[in-house]
Amino acid sequence: MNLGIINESLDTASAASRLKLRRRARNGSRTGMTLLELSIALTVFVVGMLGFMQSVLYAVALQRAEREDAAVVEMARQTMANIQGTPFAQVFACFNSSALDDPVGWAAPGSNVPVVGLRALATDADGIVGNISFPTRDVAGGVPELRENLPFAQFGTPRDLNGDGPIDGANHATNYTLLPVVLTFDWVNAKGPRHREFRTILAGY
Ligand SMILES: [Ca+2]
Ligand SMILES: [Ca+2]
Repeated sequence: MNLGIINESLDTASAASRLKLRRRARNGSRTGMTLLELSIALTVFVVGMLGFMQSVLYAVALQRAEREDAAVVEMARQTMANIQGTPFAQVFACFNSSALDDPVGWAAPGSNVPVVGLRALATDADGIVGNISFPTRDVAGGVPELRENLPFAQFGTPRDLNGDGPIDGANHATNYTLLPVVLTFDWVNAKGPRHREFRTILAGY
């Protein structure tokens, strides 16, 4: 009788142990799943954060590019207004790259057009992003010649610039009746080198 009670107690004890072991095993398995889920959640979170940061950086770069474009367009508008406000016969001398032909007593602006906040290209010698140009032939150590016979697509030449009919190879700096002008802006931002160009042909009346 006593032995039966002991056997029964042993059976009960071993059943309790098996139950504990099963619970431990189940708990262990649940812990494993939880870690896996946590790791997946972390991966999703990190990927999501990276995507979000990338969109923020892209939006900031886009906003900056738009601001730069607006600054360039505004500077082009102001420069064109200055050119058009200058007596037509003096435009070439006042806005070309040489100071040697500047009208006496005038503060000729020259060909440089700075734009605040824009970074010039590494290859830009003077570090100024904007430039005014005409169809010229450079003369070493002298004033550039205004020419009508040079094949410059951006200026629409060859073209008769002094209105005498033929297109010749003479310097028309002092007798032009048409004056092609091109404003160029070259700068660099996060997207790389940027270029904007504005063209016009002024006519004297
Ligand atoms: Ca000049
Ligand atoms: Ca001509």
